[in-house]
Amino acid sequence: MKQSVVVVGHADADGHLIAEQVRRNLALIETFDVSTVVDPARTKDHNAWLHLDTITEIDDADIVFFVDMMFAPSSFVEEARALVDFVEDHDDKRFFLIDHHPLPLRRLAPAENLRVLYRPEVFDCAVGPRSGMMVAAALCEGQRTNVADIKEPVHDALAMGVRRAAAIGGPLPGEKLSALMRSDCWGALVSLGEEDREFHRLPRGRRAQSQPRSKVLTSLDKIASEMLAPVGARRQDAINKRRDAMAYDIDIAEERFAVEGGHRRRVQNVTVQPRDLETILTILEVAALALTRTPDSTFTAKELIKEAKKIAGDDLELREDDINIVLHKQGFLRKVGTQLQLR
Ligand SMILES: [Mn+2]
Repeated sequence: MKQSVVVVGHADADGHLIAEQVRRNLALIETFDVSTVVDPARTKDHNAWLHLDTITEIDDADIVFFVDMMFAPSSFVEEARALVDFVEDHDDKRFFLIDHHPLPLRRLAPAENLRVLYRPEVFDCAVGPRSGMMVAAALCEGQRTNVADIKEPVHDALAMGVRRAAAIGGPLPGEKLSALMRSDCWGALVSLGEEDREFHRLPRGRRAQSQPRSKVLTSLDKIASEMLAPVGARRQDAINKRRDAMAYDIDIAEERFAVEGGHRRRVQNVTVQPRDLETILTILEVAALALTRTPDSTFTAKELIKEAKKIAGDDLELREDDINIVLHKQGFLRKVGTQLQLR
């Protein structure tokens, strides 16, 4: 049976990217039916925790991931209480929260069906394989030095493009920008980042309504509207435009990075990396998170496999060998004696 999974992300630049990376990684799992909610109105001012009932997409979900949602330094007590109350009211669902902003871990701990993960490095703020999307997310969030070893000029341009696209007051934040990312419109977003600054003055990250719309922004708006239109209403000229925007696409989402001997590097020829390995990596990371009640929780390889099957279904083929691959390749697990721990 399919499980309905919803990824709820903050509607700023890095939030859009993180939500999309997590969405596509979870979508590798066959038994998951994954959608995203990235909505500037409902996550405004990091206020969503106090109004979680407005995210009605959660009603039909079995599993919910909150990403990049942040707790405000001045109101985290109230916000943590609201989240704990909410998840306890929905005890038929499982909740996961991943953030690069500090989390009120102790206050969230009482919730039985909530697991939280604090990953201060934006590049790591996801489950499953990280692509160039996460490099751009780190750049959007000002973590330039953290990704200096793997960053290319195209990531800078993409980060700038996503920042411009996500700016409140413009036509794209939320559903439209999410749709563009889902369809791999990276080339067009890079072009947006390379456009003349005069079209993209964003005081405090906002776009003035009076500002003239640039060529690329106008075209992205058309393409996104078309993608979101009901099938019958789609127009051929917009479909052609969309094809143009995709023509120069860069494989941002296909980039992979590996850690070897303490050094991170771009993996060449990722096509040789089989998809099922990435599926296994993703589900094991989710399972490890599920077994992590507190940051120092440990578990055995058997427990990890059992949990992974519980989440993704018994048909999932997993062996203890797979866990060794994870230990050597991905680095989200570490050994503590004979036990395992989430990094
Ligand atoms: Mn953010």
